Amino acid sequence: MFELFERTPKNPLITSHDLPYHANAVFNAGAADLGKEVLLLVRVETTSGRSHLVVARSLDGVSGWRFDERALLHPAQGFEYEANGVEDCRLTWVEERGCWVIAYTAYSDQGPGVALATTTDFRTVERIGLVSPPDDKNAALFPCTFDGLFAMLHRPSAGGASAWLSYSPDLVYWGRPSVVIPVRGGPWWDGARVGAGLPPIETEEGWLVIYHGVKYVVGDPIYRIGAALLDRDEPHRLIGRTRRWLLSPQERYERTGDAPNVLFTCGGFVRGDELWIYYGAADSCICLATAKLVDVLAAITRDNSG
Ligand code: BMA
Repeated sequence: MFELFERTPKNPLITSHDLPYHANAVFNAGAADLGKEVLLLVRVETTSGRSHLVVARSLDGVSGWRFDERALLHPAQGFEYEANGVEDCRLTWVEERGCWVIAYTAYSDQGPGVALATTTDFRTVERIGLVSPPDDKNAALFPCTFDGLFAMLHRPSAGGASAWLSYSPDLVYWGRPSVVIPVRGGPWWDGARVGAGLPPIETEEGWLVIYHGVKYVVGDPIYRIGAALLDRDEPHRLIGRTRRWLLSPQERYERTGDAPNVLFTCGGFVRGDELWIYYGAADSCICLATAKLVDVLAAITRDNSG
């Protein structure tokens, strides 16, 4: 099947066997291109069923992953609302704060909510804390402010599981929520659920959002990856989105695993003229796919013209 994104032949890049300790699965990693190396903040699900986030580094972003010995964010650190684990982070470099902001899912006894933390070195973190109550997840922060306000995509589960955008003057208090990428309903590949993937990428044409869309087939979800474009100055305005998905579960390691038929991306960046996306496959391993950035933008434009 032709799809815009191409898998690296080294997939799956990381499995639980690559960890220096025993765990059930690795998946859904945030990514940072640090120039000399690529850093992933990997979700590790232990055999308790709960997840923590641990740093892995690679010189080429593909091979030779080295894991830190201790988790950066872990439920045992005792933070309120993280008792059931920390999941699915997105990493955004915020120039005006001089730090990385980690947006992640804090899984409390009340359900999953959105939490933020900051770091400069990926060795220590400062928690901002819970910024949106359950059920809310898939938070991805924009790298800059808009008329002095930070902007963040997130996905409250109520009312149809669409992607929303909220603004904040300080990363702590969030408001002015609005739906930006609605679920398309019916038989569409993104008919049942959508959620932002990596943090939005600024382009001449607007903010590129790589997102996951979910369709249920005989009761079971299929998670696929598509793209949308948001207005450059008012990112709560949707310019367009792809009618077709750009990457879907095809390979054995995507079709089978703890959650079959799931591609879930949280991390990626632009390198040269390529868009790299790291994605969790079947909630069991971590993979990489790339596409030409111009091709992704052209796919959105084509699908929204006329
Ligand atoms: C979503 C998230 C992801 C997971 C996906 C598929 O709701 O919880 O962490 O990869 O479901 O199981």
